[in-house]
Amino acid sequence: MSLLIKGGTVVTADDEFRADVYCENGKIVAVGENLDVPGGAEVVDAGGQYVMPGGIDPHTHMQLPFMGTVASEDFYSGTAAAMAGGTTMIIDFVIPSPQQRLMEAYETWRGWAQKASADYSFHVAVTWWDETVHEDMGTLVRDHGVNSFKHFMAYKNAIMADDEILYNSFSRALELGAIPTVHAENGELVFQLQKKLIAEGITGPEGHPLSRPPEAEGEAANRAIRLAQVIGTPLYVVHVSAIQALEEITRARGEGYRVFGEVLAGHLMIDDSVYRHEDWDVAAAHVMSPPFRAKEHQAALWKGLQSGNLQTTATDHCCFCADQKAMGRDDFSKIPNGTGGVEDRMAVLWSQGVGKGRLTPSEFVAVTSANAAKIFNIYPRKGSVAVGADADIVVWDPAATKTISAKTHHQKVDYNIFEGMEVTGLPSHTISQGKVTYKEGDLRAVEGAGNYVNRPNFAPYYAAMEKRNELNKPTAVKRG
Ligand code: DUC
Ligand code: ZN
Ligand code: ZN
Repeated sequence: MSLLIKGGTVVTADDEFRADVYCENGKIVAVGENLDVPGGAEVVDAGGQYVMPGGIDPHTHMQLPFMGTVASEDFYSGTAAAMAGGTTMIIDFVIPSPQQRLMEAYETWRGWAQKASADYSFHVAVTWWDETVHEDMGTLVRDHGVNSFKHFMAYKNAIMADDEILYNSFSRALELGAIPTVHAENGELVFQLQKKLIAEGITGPEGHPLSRPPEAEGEAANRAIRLAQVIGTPLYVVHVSAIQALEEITRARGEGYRVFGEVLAGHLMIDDSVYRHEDWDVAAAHVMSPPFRAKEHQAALWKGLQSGNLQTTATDHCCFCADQKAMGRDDFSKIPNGTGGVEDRMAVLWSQGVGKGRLTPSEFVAVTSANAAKIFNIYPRKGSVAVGADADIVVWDPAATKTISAKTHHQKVDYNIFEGMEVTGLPSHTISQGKVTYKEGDLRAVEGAGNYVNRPNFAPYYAAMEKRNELNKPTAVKRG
């Protein structure tokens, strides 16, 4: 199976140059001008277009069982929709119930993901703690290619990780050469504010952002960062939505700590007025956590991305349809949290980033694929267009336009948070494992074609960190 992408401009996170790209058996085998390749290859004409690494969405939740229901998008439909938008890999989350063995949950999610049509990998959440969690983290890193562990600092009485769990899990992650990640919101504060607002009669979706103020995110981000700093581990903060959290990340990075920040396409574009929409269904469709914020936060998040203090973009793709959102009709705290976007992230980022002069094409590649690949240790296999890399590629037509709508999207959800947004810059072809899976409106995703991607741990780097920690080890004072 061979494919020649001819006459385009290759864009990587470092470079932009004219070249053909030749792929064989799922890998890129040659990159260069006017390549002379064996006959029989399928040819994609990329004239006037960019040839970039396929997008990596490092934060999705396909078919997640959550808040009494199950996310409507499954691993097949979700990865297919992703490819319709130029994204060729997702990193989803295994989320064990408290007391459930991590390995059992991991096997369950691996089973569900068998039908994925694009490549995928898993972060594993630590939602409770005992010796078996300690042991399973080791098994996951050593034998199953997991190098990142997620911690929800919110969702009290469900999956919330308290400081004791954070301490234990961050310490174990350091030992294993894995990176901890956090959903940063102060879960106790959110819980108390939800009760207070409901008691005051604020039961509609407008209560959702009021119960999750930006300060709750800033506090949790700071707490997680400082815990990580003392323990000596790097940290990745998912879906940074508030100035307060961005400032904590920026400060820690300025102090020399290895803290990474992710921003969602939705948080860059949508403000909190959606929760006051007169139509309950529209307001509820936007309920996700952290919530969309007041306008000044979007401006700050763009600057965070431009300055490099935020490195990755994601979607937190977690779809619930109107009948599911209706579970919270009388109580906003019961509206299943989640919104979609895996299909739209690349077009929104290109249109609003490159199109508005905020990002160069290379910076676009950095924030949509290369940086995630580097942080989660699969670079340059993913996130690059280079000999030896996986042939996960998007051919990007910078002149193509469309208006985003739930009526035409491929996502299995009845609402689109970017509804009505006009975008310029779209994939003409998406190539997964060297095969064209999307061509100018024709989605050719194949159920089960996606491969699980092992992500090796960070042994050499972490060894260096441990050495540094060793040097800083406290010593007892000898007396008398
Ligand atoms: N936030 C959401 O909106 N949905 C899934 C989990 C999360 O943290
Ligand atoms: Zn989250
Ligand atoms: Zn999430």
